Amino acid sequence: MERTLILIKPDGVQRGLIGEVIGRFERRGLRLVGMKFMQMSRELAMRHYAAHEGKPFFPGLIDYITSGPIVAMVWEGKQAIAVARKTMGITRPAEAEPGTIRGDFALEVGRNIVHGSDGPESAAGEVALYFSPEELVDWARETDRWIFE
Ligand code: IDP
Ligand code: MG
Repeated sequence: MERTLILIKPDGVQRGLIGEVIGRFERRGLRLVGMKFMQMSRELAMRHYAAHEGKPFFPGLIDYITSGPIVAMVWEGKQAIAVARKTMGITRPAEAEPGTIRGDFALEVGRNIVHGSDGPESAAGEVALYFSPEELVDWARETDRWIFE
């Protein structure tokens, strides 16, 4: 099983899409193992997006991601990282497929609703940025045998 960090960004929260976004990951079959509603500090934002420091959009990205509350979640499943990114759609919403979160609800790259880890290393680092080990719940779901072979 793989774990991935998913954020509902401030635009997703402000637009009332928390339930919609959670529902899509839930219906896909991923298993929720951690969740919190929080305000991201600039310090956390800079750490989260450290890989983008120096890029022209970086200051705007930090302003955007700290502009209101977010929902931080950890979802688990086989190939959870890749599956979550498919469910989100590609980074630029204008090019994202309909049926994806970004393809259904967003138009601009700087307002693209969700974040998802992009690989096993970044996922482990990002999960640890937002959650302590005690905040993540190991549990078996009654429907797991209908979702996982
Ligand atoms: P990802 O969120 O799909 O992994 P990344 O390339 O890692 O995409 O970029 C991180 C975030 O930075 C994007 O989701 C988006 O919010 C923002 N971003 C990326 N490129 C641009 C840009 O060209 N203009 C404005 N914001 C951008
Ligand atoms: Mg990324």
